[in-house]
Formats: sequence, structure tokens, C-alpha cells
Amino acid sequence: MNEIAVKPPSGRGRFITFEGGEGSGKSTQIKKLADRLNATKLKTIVTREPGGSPGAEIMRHLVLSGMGKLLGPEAETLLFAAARDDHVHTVIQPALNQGTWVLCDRFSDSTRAYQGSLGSVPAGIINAMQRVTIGDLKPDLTVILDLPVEIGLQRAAARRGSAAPDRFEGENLQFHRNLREAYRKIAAEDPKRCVLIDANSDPDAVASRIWIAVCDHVFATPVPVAPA
Ligand code: T5A
Repeated sequence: MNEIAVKPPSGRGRFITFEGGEGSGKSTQIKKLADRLNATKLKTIVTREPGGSPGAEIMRHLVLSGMGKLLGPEAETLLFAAARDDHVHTVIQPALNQGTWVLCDRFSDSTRAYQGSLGSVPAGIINAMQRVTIGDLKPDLTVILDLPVEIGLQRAAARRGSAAPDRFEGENLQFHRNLREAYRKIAAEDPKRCVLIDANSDPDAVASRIWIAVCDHVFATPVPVAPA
């Protein structure tokens, strides 16, 4: 594909988030997209949640160790929100203001899916936390990677090796099936922002699908064709 044929938009940076179940390939695909955007000379950073800033990385350790679970679903949600608040204000918003594109591995849809749909935290509480932490900030595009949960969990287990599963990887199969459905619902409810990508193919094929979505939703140009 002729990457340089894409004319980068100017002004504020664009905000693209990646979502999906465990082992769905978010980290792999975010790196591929960053490489592709860098080839268009766009300044791009890759970050993640929970984490992405020094303060939020401390919270990441707390929640993924399972300590947040002991406090109950609402308090655990507050920990994710506190991490997001620091990340948004110290990393994401300043970068966007400077014209940098921000690719983020998980964002507020993770809270909606994991703590809302699966953790039964009421939508009113999640919305209130969101107003405080992210205000009007909304991704320009959210890529939701979709694949059978058994495959995602196998990939995550193979990558983990002999290390113990983290707080959410250790949940049962039904939890992960419900999670997949929660993400499909999020995609269906907000089709302007979200694109559901079939992630059950080799990494390059998945990357091509994501690139088409980026061209369509963010660049608002047709996918560049390979030169003759
Ligand atoms: N969380 C997070 C909440 O509950 N609420 C919140 O608000 C937020 C922000 C974060 C956890 O926190 C929870 C959700 C999560 O449980 P994490 O450690 O950041 O945990 O992990 P995850 O985000 O879940 O991501 P994973 O590390 O599990 O997987 P990825 O990033 O989706 O997948 P990736 O790219 O690392 O790939 C996994 C393996 O599969 C291979 C890779 O090489 C790798 O070995 N792979 C493929 N193999 C075959 N075909 C492909 N297409 C492949 N793509 C990747």
C-alpha cells in the first residue's frame, strides 16, 4: 500500500483507542498502526490504560494485582478512574493539544465493559466518574478487536508462559464470553465512533482491516491503492 499517499490532517492530534478481550491483539495492532502513521510523518505516541503516566502506572500495579477487587466493584472502578484522570491530564490531552496523534491501548470503554456490564457498577456512577476524568474528550475512533474468547485466552496464556494470570485473565470462560458481548454492544450503540474488527486472522490481515477503518473514519479519504 502507498502509505505516503494519505494526506495527514492538520491541527489537533487525533485520538484512537483500542479495545477488546484478553489476548485479542491490541498491543500487536497498536504498534503496527503507529508504524504506519509514523510513515506518513504524523507525530504519534502509543500509550495504555490502566497506566500510561507515572501516577497511573502505580494504580495499574494495584488493580492488576487484584488488590482493588478486595475493595468491591465500585471502589475498584474508582481506582481505574483515578488512573485515567492522571493519564488524561498529564499525557493524552497535552499531546493532542500539540497536534500529536495518541493511540491508546484501552480507555473508557474498558470501564464500561469490565466494571459496568460485567462488574454491575451502575451506568450513573460510571458516567459521573467519566465526566470528572475525561470531560468532553472522546476518541475519534475506537477499534474493537473481536474474536472467539478461547482463542484470545490461548494467545494470552501462550504469551504469559509460566506467570500467573492477572486479575481479569483469571476469570472464568463465561465472564470472557459476556465481555465479548459487552464490546459488541458498545460497537453497535456508537457506530460513528466504533468499528468492530474481526481479529481472528493473521496479524497483517487484521492490520489491513484497521487501516481501512482509520482511512475511512479519521482521514476521511478512500484507502490508498497500491501504485501500479
Ligand atoms: N481494565 C482496564 C478494566 O477492567 N477497566 C479499565 O477501565 C481498564 C482500562 C489490563 C486489564 O485491565 C482491565 C482489562 C484488562 O484485563 P493488560 O495487561 O493491559 O490488562 O492486558 P490487556 O489489555 O487485556 O491485553 P493483553 O495483554 O491480554 O493482550 P492484547 O494486547 O490484546 O494482545 P497482544 O497483542 O499482546 O497479543 C497477545 C499474544 O497473541 C499474539 C501476540 O504475539 C501475543 O503473544 N498475537 C497473535 N497471534 C496470532 N494471530 C494474531 N492475529 C495475533 N495477534 C497477537
